[in-house]
Amino acid sequence: MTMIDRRSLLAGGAALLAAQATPAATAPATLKAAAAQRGRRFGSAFAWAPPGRDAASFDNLAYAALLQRDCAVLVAENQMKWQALRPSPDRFDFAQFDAMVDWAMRHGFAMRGHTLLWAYSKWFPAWLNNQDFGQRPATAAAAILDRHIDTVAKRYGGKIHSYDVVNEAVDPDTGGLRETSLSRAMGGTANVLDHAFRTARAAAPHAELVYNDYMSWEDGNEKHRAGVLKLLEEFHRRGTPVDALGVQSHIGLFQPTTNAAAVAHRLEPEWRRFLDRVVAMGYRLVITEFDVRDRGLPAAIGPRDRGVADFARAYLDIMLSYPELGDVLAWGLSDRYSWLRGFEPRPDGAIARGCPYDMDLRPKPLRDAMIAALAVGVPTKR
Ligand code: 9MR
Repeated sequence: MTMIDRRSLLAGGAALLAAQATPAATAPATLKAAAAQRGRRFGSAFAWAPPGRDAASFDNLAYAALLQRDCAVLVAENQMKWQALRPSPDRFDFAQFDAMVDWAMRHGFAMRGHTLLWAYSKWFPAWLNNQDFGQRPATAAAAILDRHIDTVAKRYGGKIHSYDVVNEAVDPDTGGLRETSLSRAMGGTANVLDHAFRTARAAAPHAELVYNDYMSWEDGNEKHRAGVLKLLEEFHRRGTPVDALGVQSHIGLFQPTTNAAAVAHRLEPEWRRFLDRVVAMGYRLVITEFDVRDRGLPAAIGPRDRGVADFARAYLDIMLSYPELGDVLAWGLSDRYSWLRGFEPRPDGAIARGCPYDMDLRPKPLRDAMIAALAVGVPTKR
């Protein structure tokens, strides 16, 4: 053995030993870095709020610092919805969403768009639910839908690389498609959805087009999952331009348990069967709205945070075993601003702890679990 060989061998061995001795030194420090190791973008929802408001907005310096530390991609939690952009049939109000996109672009983030059509009457603006589509309802309704999608997609162009074109069209109770004023006017929901995707493809040919829904892996979602599979099959058969399924991933432990890993283990096979069928049809996957609902876990912070982290880790390990999985987004980074606080208060009144940072914007075990899962996932395949 020559001197050179010996020296490089020794150096290599020393480096290996050092890496083994200090594994923490090689673990990525942020969610963004962990995802990037496997070719993915990690991100979060954020908000617009008036300056000075304690909110999940870019104007809140403490929250903006978290976004900048951990995120490569952002999505507006509410400000791109019809309810925000469309005060009336003849008006668009882009002020808040424009400000968000500008801030994101200035700070080097990618942006997802949520959502070009929330196909659910409950979340339509009132005027759209009550719209009189006149003598030729199919044409009039399609014109309103077209104008909306075309205007939004063309305004932002290459600034938005991925759209939730359609959100939550499947009724979880039946697995069938929800009806809306648009579907009644246009001869069925399938026509509305196809129309939305075709218009989006024409207006934003560069963008990833996503069907986004909350069918999840817990018990009770069987009809919802079956309905989403049926819809994806129909899109496939009709050649509707849908690139990916957005798996919202508001996962949760609803029944009392102290063993989150065991619950996850039980749910895994059925969930994999669902994902296998989605990717077998050629769709990619996006995690669009990740957080953890913790009402089944004990109130004590220690066991609760452990349970949330274990459940999330098991779930993310499954999702991240699919090379078809691209972007991974949380629905907010901090418990302080999470929708879960208002939507689903725990029976004991404790604040839900489903986000990677707590009420005081301190990182929690969930964040470590997410970093670990992202770092060891299979690389994404484009
Ligand atoms: O988190 C959002 C909340 O602030 C809004 O009031 C609500 C209605 O617009 O929407 C919430 O976000 C939902 C998302 O748009 C679609 N998937 C479910 C999300 C949580 O309800």
